[in-house]
Amino acid sequence: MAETTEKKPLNPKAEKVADPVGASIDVATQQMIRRAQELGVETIFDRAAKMKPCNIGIQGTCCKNCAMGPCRLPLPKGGIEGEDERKGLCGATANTIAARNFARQVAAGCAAHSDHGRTVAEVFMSVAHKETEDYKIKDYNKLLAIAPHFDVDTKVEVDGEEVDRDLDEIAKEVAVKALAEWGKPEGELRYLKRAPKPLYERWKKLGVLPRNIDREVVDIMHRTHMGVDQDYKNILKQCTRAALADGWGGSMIATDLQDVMFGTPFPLQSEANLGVMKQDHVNIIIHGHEPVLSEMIVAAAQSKEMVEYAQQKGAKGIQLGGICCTGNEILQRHGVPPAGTFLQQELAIVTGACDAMVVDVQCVFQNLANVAKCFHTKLITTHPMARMEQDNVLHIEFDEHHAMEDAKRIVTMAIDNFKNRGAEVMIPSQKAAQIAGFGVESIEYHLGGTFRGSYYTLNDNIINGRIRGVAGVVGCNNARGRHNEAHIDLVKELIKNDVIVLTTGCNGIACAMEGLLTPESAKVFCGPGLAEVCETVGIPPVLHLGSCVDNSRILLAATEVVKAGGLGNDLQDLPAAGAAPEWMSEKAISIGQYFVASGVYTLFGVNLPVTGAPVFQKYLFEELEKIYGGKWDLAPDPIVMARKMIAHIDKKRKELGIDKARERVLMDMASRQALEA
Ligand code: BF8
Repeated sequence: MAETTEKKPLNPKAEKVADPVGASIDVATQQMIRRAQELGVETIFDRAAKMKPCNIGIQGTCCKNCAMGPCRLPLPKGGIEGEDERKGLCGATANTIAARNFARQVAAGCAAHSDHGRTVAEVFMSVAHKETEDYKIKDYNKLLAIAPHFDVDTKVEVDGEEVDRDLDEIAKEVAVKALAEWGKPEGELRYLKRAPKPLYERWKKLGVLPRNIDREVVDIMHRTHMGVDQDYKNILKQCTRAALADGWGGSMIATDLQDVMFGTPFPLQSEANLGVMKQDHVNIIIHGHEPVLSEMIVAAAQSKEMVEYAQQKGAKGIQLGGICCTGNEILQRHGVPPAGTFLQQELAIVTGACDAMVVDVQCVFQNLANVAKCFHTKLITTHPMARMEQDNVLHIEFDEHHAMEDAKRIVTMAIDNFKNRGAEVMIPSQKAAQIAGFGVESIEYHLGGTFRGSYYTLNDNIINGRIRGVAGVVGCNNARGRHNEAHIDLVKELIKNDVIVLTTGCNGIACAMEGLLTPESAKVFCGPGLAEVCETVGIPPVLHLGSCVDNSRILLAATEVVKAGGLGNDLQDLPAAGAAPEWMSEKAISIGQYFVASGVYTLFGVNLPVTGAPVFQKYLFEELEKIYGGKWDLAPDPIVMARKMIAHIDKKRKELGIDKARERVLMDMASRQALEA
């Protein structure tokens, strides 16, 4: 048995620990929180019970951008009457401070998504130059589909005739032009023109077209340095540029090049929750965000050589499980089941059956190392940018030039560790079936018309009112609320009201855990119109589009809806809304801002760090709509959030003149049902 750290049970009477049922709606999670407490292993749920958030930071009005502060400007009790006289030492107002903090969150979010995109683009460059054996181009159609957006010709003229251009040449040119998006000295990001024309023209007129991805992040860091931009509106304008560089830039390029190299997702069957781990298998949990290494781990774990080695060591096979978005990536393309959402990462180790956890970047708790210390789990960091100081953590740095070798080393290590499991193995039985792997292309396949515009069936059903509208529900878990509760309450309320949901990130995993990603759930949870569409087409009412960089798929799917006709000519015309009910990451702020700037009404749950600056908040919540067509909103209660989204959807239906169609179709459906009865 491995050497583990002895612990005493946490004592709820003596110290503040989480109430498992109050901490999560998910039974497997509750069991594992309890199990951790019995074993004396502290988790995020206990820490959240012990430590309250800072009351000033939560309002967005703590400035620590210079050494004269931190200057803290909370809203006085009872609000502000008359002039707002709060100032930092330099005179910065609450609005300036909140806007600067907000901007730095956008910068961090854009940087995280886009740097992920850069890694993908660099690997793609190696692939294009055939410098690696381990990665290949899997989807040439996707390469040909994106090439024109980079102004790369797919045809050449030979002897006066137009012929197909050499695919390797196309790949090389796409790689060069894609990588240039991070630092080109002039021009604007190429993918912006993929947006509906009126939207692109609006951005141009407003002067918010991103120049290159890195520059927009650097611009925010400069602008929010002490004593630079002191106008919250001007700061927010730069937030828009950087956020667009994320959604229509770094994230979109990440998604596209991943599809080119690893394959474009198509619907497939899988499962979700901690119950996907298997007692008699070697369990490897893959956690983080960048799929470049996890793709190799999947290939290694499925190789005959590794499976046989696992069997030699007494296991029946190798079970992979995902956490967070790297989990979503390998779910979408290989059907690898997610073992849980962001808040379940420690709990996967608490099962005692996690032989290795492999982490790359983003959303990884430092406390994983402390939890791993209490079990036999090998915790392996793989990214040069994300190491852990604890001495029980191994670092195996990923390099695309010997990726398979690295992956096999990791899988072998997990297999060798199988025999070291202790007596404390307890895997919850809960898991749910799911259909995942949707994308712009597969929505077209399932909801497109054979002869008409590509998204014809979807548009037709929105116009006739069977589908009331479309919601993008995305984002994290937040330990300040009950795990998954807001995600599930919101999504159920939306589909009950005939709103089809496109999901990504941890919301996708949460919905999968609740069985909402199955076609059968339509009958149980949907309103009559949406249920009818889902049953006819055979799709779930909640379509899982992948990881958080795949929010770019939502932007492009919405663009396809506009192109198919009948629902206006811009994203802001659509009966659609977006939400992140349990957000916590800076990436979510960047996503929120690019959705708003793309014309989407976007609601966040939990809180938003702008409430201490009412003027700036009003700008975000009201005035932005006049500029971009979209706006921010805050609704900690998921049912209130759903109502607001549905009210917005109905408003848009009315503006499009399709509100009456829905009443007619529902009436028809009711009379038909009465006849059938
Ligand atoms: O990038 S949803 S908790 S995993 S940040 Fe993190 Fe949030 Fe999950 Fe996906 Ni996105």
